[in-house]
Amino acid sequence: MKNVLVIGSTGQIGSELTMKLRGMIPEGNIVAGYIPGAEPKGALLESGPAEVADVLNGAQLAEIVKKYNIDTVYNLAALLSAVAESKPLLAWRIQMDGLINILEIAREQGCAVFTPSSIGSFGPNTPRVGTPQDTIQRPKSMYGVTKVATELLSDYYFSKYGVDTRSVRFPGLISYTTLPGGGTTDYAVDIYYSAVKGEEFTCPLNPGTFMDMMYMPDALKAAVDIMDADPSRLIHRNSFNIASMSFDPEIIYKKICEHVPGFKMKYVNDPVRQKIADSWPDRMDDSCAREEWDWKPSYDLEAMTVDMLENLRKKLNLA
Ligand code: VAH
Repeated sequence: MKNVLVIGSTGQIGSELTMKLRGMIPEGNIVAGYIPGAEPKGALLESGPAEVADVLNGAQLAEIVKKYNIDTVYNLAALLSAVAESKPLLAWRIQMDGLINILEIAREQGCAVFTPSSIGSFGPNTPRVGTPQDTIQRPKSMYGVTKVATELLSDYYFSKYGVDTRSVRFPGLISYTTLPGGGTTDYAVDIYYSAVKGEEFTCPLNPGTFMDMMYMPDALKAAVDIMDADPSRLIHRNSFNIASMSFDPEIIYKKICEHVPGFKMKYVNDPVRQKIADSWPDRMDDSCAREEWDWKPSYDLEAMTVDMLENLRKKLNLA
């Protein structure tokens, strides 16, 4: 990778991925793509090029790819699961009309493309524990429908046109830099904010709701490593299971209490998020990613909790 376009560069993943790539490839052009109303700010704006990059405007994307001689596109434009349930047609347009715009440009201009999938691509009849790499995918959410379609369309462009498409199925991602927007797993971020602020946390999911979760540094490592992987080793492409930890609200709450004595939590269920979470697996089997491109996470729940609490206190001037 040398010249990279990050579409959705101001979102939860994009804001950190863009900075990571700029640190890794100082000689390259790492272009922060954004849409009006979600402009890059601070270091993200000052540390490299930024362009309006609307996935629904193919001509605009093609111009950027030509202008910067882009060799890799990270397509991070998406409505997350809970929001997508309230705006299903918009979610389809962004995720699918946007994707085909990007894949057509990649076909014409020879770019590689990363479009993340998710545990959201699985459904209630997917094996919940040790979810296989190749298994039943009948999601019941629009978000999940778009993620399965993303996997299929990305594989199609690889098989039919040789477009270098690659992808991972992200767990719920936890970070302190940029808040997630409207996901089912967002509670696992919000709980840390409540803990450092000394507030009681209101958990929207029931105890016993297990999902794959991952700390952002591991997610970013996966997003970079898969695009740098030796293509001759890849049996799969779209999309690899990657896992690092699985927990329910009780487990993360008790872990935080070890570091924040007296922290309180209550349950007020959100039926929309609960229904989505109940349809997702508990823990994926990520052996294919480990075998085909040496995937290995670094953070467990303890290490993530220590790092999250420390950095949130600094970010919120509570240190
Ligand atoms: C969501 N955080 O909750 C996203 C993600 C695995 C979940 O796709 O919608």
